[in-house]
Amino acid sequence: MKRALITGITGQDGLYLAELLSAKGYRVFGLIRGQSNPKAAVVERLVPNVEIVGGDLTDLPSLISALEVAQPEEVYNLAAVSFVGLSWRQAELTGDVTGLGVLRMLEAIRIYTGGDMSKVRFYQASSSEMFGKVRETPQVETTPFYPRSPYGVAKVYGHYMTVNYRESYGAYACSGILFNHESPRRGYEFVTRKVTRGVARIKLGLADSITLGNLEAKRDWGFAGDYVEAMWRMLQQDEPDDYVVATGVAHSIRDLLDAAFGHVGIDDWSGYVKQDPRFMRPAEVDHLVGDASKATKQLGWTQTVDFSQLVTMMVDNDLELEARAG
Ligand code: NAP
Ligand code: G4F
Repeated sequence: MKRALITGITGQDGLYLAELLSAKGYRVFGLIRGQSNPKAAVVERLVPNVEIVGGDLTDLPSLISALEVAQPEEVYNLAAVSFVGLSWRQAELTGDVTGLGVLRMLEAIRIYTGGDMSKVRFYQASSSEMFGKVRETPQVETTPFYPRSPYGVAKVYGHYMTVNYRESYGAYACSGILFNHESPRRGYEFVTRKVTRGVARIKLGLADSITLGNLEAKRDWGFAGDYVEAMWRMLQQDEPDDYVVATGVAHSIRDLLDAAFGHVGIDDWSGYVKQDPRFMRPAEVDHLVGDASKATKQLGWTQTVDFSQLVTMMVDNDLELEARAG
């Protein structure tokens, strides 16, 4: 029975990955921070056989202890301050968790393995936000980075630390450069979920508008359930490497609004959407679209859910949740 440790298990991707690994017969350990984190109960309810271990990416000794408890062959480092908007307001924390946290996890593995880092395979959750003000379109593994937020800068640091530990210590360390991926488990602060929940509430008569920022930005949106499959496949290769994971299709926030409102029979949403500078970013990433040819060719990875199916799934889920909440 293989053993895996997942940081960020309470997040969107952590839950999908825990389900995937459990279904594959893994013994799954999930790192949870805080002394009484209410999300531990959610993890235990959704993936009952996950074993919870305490720890925090800002605390190296706790990461070493977690490794000693879990004794994993695979570590998936998904924990981060992941909301780009927040990263300007809490830039130091973002650097500490999203950036330095990667170094701490790698150091914990180096100490735990007594220097033979090839014994534990490591996945780093890198991000298309690293491409920021894009240097070429579509973006591939070799596209130069130009991050536009404290979050993006921290992810570039984590990415290069992962590469550096591979090159310096022979670590089996992979960096997955994942484009935006969403699901009914997406946090409410992200634009897809904010829109699908807002549309559900408007349809049910519980709200009369959604307030957003920039409607022109474009993102390459895929389904989180598909993307955790790519993470796992990366760690099953003979050699560690870095991969872009994306759908290859970009949509604007306006397209998202068309799809979500359209699904509930509202064709003209202009009267339901307000804009507020509070939701604009100091520096925007205008247009991300990835080319996942390498992941397709080497990992045999493909998406199973397209943009329209994703939005439908999320709106339907929110209609059900909001109707129940009343
Ligand atoms: P998410 O839902 O925001 O989950 C973030 C996780 O990090 C939560 O479990 C959170 O725990 C944990 N965390 C935060 N600070 C921590 C700390 N100091 N110590 C330990 N854990 C901490 O994020 P996600 O969407 O699942 O994304 C997973 C990873 O992929 C993140 O690293 C994100 O930056 C990256 N990524 C995401 C996307 C995407 O589109 N979803 C794309 C590219 C890369 P609490 O629940 O206790 O707060
Ligand atoms: O949904 P978002 O907040 O996601 P963003 O910034 O692209 O980041 C997500 O994807 C990254 C991968 O590229 C991850 F690394 C990161 O952890 C996170 O999961 O915003 C998407 C776009 C932006 O251009 C933003 O300006 O939507 C625009 N937007 C417009 N109005 C809004 C809003 N975003 C949010 N969150 N809220 C709004 O009201």
